[in-house]
Amino acid sequence: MNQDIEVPPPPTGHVPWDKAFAQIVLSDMLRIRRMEEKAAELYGEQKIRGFLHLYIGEEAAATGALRALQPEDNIVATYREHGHALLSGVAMSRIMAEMFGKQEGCSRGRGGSMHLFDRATRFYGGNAIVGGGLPLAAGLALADKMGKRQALTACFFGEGAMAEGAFHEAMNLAALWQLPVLYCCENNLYAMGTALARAESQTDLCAKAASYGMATVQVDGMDVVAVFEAVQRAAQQVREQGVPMFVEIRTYRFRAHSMFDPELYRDKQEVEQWKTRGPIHTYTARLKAQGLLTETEFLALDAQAQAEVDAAVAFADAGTWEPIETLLHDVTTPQETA
Ligand SMILES: Cc1ncc(C[n+]2csc(CCOP(=O)(O)OP(=O)(O)O)c2C)c(N)n1
Ligand SMILES: [Mg+2]
Repeated sequence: MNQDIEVPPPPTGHVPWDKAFAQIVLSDMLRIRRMEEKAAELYGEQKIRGFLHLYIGEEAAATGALRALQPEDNIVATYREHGHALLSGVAMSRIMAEMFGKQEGCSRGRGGSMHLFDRATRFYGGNAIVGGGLPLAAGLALADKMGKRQALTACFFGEGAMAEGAFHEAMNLAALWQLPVLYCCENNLYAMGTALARAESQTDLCAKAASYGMATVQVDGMDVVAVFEAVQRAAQQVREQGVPMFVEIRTYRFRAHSMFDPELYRDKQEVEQWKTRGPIHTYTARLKAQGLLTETEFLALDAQAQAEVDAAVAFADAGTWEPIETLLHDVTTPQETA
């Protein structure tokens, strides 16, 4: 157990949205949660294989952030990216098919869970290398700046990435070249089994980003309203001033790091305490208290999410494997004939 971690009280407070938007946000979080619960089940059945990193517990981070961005913005994420892909507009059926390794998947079945990708929705991965997405995001933002395209690039990564060389290089260039990037650190306190203080000399993540001359903000990542508002303000600053910004989204994962993690580094009690801050049930309670949601409406949204999951699984199941003959396409350069 990491004794230094104090668990804040559950998020409460006014939800400043109309009923329709408030419920869309809830539905987003439910869609991610139900999709991933099913993915965990399918992993047990070996329908999904390889690596699988679940985002369960962290849904308010991607939901609040992505709802505050625009469709023309680029998104870069990590291997814990199913939710980011879904809310960027990649169809759940194509995400599920990708996890199954079927060629109907968004990366044609070649990437799997960690490498979701969809250029059409500007979802640029799905990066398995810790810190790998940060320079890519700087590159996308540089391209937009040079091409005078009005958009920003939002880059999601874990706090573990902040001990990587790629973090420093990307932050330096983004600040030096004044690139329109929103660096969103999802600080879930652990990088695999390593607590933040065991791996990083400076645990104040905003201070680290600020050392590059970048404006920063920290937000409670279990509170979808707070994340939305913080990211909306930060995104506005990036757009208006054409500068990068850093947002630390403090969150927590309820499940293991991946499907192969016995979780020996944290106490069950700590996880249970964080679950009282769960982004879905706390937000649901707030909506009900404000008269923005009834139990019947909640059940309908949940059933809708479940139906979407069922359809996605049926699509993935009915999908096809890439034939052996084409497996090397796009891997090696076709041999030129003399
Ligand atoms: C460069 C690199 N080093 C090590 C790994 C192995 N690895 C995979 S996930 C992970 C932890 C990353 O933690 P964090 O960035 O906090 O993200 P989280 O998993 O908590 O979302 C590590 C070390 C890797 N994928 N890439
Ligand atoms: Mg982490």
